[in-house]
Amino acid sequence: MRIVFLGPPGAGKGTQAQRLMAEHGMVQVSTGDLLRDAVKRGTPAGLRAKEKMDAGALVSDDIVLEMIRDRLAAPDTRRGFILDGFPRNVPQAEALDPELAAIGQQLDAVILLEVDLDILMKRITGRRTCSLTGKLLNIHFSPRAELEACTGAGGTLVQRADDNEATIGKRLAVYREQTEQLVPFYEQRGLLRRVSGEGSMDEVYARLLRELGLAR
Ligand code: B4P
Repeated sequence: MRIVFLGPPGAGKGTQAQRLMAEHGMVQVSTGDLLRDAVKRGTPAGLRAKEKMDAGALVSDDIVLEMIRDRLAAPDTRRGFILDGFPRNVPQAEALDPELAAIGQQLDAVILLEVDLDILMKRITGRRTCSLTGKLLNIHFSPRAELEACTGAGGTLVQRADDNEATIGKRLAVYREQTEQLVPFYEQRGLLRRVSGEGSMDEVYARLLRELGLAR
């Protein structure tokens, strides 16, 4: 199955993609994670991306497309993948088609995770990543046991540089101005499926499984 996860920052794209990967063997391709990794390693692309990411802006299409091209060339994506956070504007969506054609693949569905603005703010400001496992957590919503499993094992709960209130406003504006244009783009192609991203992580996951025909 080849899927795109679309939705505003904090909608839960990464959270749900990680779980689909763990429980259904789907490969998560997150441009946000690929970019953060490039920043961490100090690659030329990472150095160019950092400023944009910290400001809540989109990183330039050429950098993101090169990362996607390299990632989709890896053998583990042959059985399918979830594109998490890509494409994020119409030029990226248009560039995706020839990339997929080159590897003989096409999209099966585009999942739009819909979440109210007030909820998004709380999710983003509370988001943390465990320094040991990379697991996505939230100081407001994750069970205490999951947070303590990380800190108890000597890990720290790391907050992303762009998860502060000033930057979040900018990221939401970028979503409305650029990424939301992908809703009619994929609707016209008959690929768009709307899934409510509100409620608990388990509730959202159950809705997704039903929508993808994976519910047992
Ligand atoms: P991303 O890494 O894609 O991050 P995101 O959109 O902010 O978050 P996501 O929707 O995945 O939310 P999550 O599951 O973490 O992008 C970061 C930056 O990278 C961008 O701003 C941009 O600069 C750059 N970038 C990335 N892709 C690009 C592209 N294609 N082109 C150009 N630039 C690009 O969930 C958020 C929090 O909520 C977590 O703490 C989670 O635990 C919690 N949560 C999730 N679901 C919940 C639920 N149901 N209930 C309660 N809490 C929940």
